[in-house]
Amino acid sequence: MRDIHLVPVSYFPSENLEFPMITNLQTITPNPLFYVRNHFEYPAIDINTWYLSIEELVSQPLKFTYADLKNMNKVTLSATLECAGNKRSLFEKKAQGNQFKLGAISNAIWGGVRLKDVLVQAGVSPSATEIVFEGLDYGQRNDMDGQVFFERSLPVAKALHPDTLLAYEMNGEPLSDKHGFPIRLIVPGWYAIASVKWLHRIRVVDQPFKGPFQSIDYVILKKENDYNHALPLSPVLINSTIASPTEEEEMAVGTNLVEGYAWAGENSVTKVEISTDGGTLWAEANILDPDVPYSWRRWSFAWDSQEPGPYTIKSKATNDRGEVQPLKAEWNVKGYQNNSIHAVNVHVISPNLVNSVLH
Ligand SMILES: Nc1nc2c(c(=O)[nH]1)N[C@H]1C(S)=C(S)[C@@H](COP(=O)(O)O)O[C@H]1N2
Ligand SMILES: [Mo]
Repeated sequence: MRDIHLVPVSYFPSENLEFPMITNLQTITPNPLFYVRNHFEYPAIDINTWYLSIEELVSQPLKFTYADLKNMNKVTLSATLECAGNKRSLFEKKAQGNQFKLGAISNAIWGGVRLKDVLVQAGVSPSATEIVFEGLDYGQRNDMDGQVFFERSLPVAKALHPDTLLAYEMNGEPLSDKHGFPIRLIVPGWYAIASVKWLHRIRVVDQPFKGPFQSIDYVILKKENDYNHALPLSPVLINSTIASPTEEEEMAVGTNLVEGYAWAGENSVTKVEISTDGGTLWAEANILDPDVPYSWRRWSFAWDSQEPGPYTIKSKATNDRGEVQPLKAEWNVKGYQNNSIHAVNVHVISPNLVNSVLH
C-alpha cells in the first residue's frame, strides 16, 4: 500500500482530496484514503470547552459534552458518503466548482449516537419543520459580505430517522480532525453535504432554512441565476464507477477484469451491467459485496477480449426500485449528482505488438 494516497483537487481556500479509486481494497475505505471535502479552513477545537447545544423550538434546550455523548447508547452502521459534486468533471458542458473526477466518494463504518436520542431528550416542538446543523468552520464567500458558518438543514423526518447519527468514530477510531472531530452528523443515503462536520449547534426551526449552503449551493439549478426554481439536492441517485481499467489504459489480449463500485443511496444496488461495445450489448457483472444498507458494493466482470483494438467499456447499475442510471445525467449549473452511465475508453493490444515495440 506504499505510494497509495489521496489525490489533491484543490488546497485553497480549503483542502479537497479524492479517494484514489483503486479496487484492491476491502469495501470499507481505510481512514487515510477517505476523501476530504471542505469549504473553509479547518476549525480549531478545544475538546475541554466544546459542547453540542440543542436550541430554539424544543421543550428544554440542552448541552452535551463529548463525555455525555459517549455515555449514551452507541450505534454503528456503515454508510458511503458521496459528494454531490463527484464526477462533475465528466459533464460534457463544464459546470462551476471543484472539478472532481471519480473519487469524491468513500465508505466507512460510523459509530456514535442516534440524533433522535438527543432530539427526543430536548423535546422537539410539534410545530418544527426543519433542524439546522451548524459546524464550527467559517469563512468568507465571494457572493456575500462578512463571515458565514457552515450550516445545513434536514427535514424533521430524516433527522429523527434511527440511522441518522451524531458520529464520534470512523472505522473504530475517534473521528479525525479532517473528518469532523469531535462530532459530525452522518445522514446515510443523502449527498454528503448533509453530513455536517465539527458540529456545534443544532437549531429546531419552523421556517425553511435559507443559508447559502442550502439555497445558493447544493441546489439543482437548471438555468444560471434561476434560484426561484432551484430544487434542494435529493437523496443519492443510483450510480456506478469503473475503477479499473482507467481511461486510455492499454490491456493485453486475453481475459481482463473490469472492476468497480456501485451505490444506491437509501436504496439497494440489485444489478450491475457491463458493455464492452460502447453500449449495445450488456452482460451482468458479479457483485462481490453483500447488500448492506447505505453501502457501496464492489463488482467485477471478466472480459474476454481477444481482438486488438479500441473499446468503450460502460457500467450501468439498477436499484431495487427498478431505477437505472441514465445514459446522460441532466446537466445543471453547479454540476451536481452526475450519475450518467460510466464510460471508459481502452485499447486492447496484441502481445506480439507489445513485444515488437519492446525489442
Ligand atoms: N462543517 C462542515 N461540514 C461539511 C463540509 C464542510 O465544509 N464543513 N463539507 C460537506 C461536504 S460538501 C461533503 S462532500 C462532506 C465531506 O466529508 P469528508 O471530508 O469527511 O469526506 O462533508 C460535508 N460536511
Ligand atoms: Mo460535497
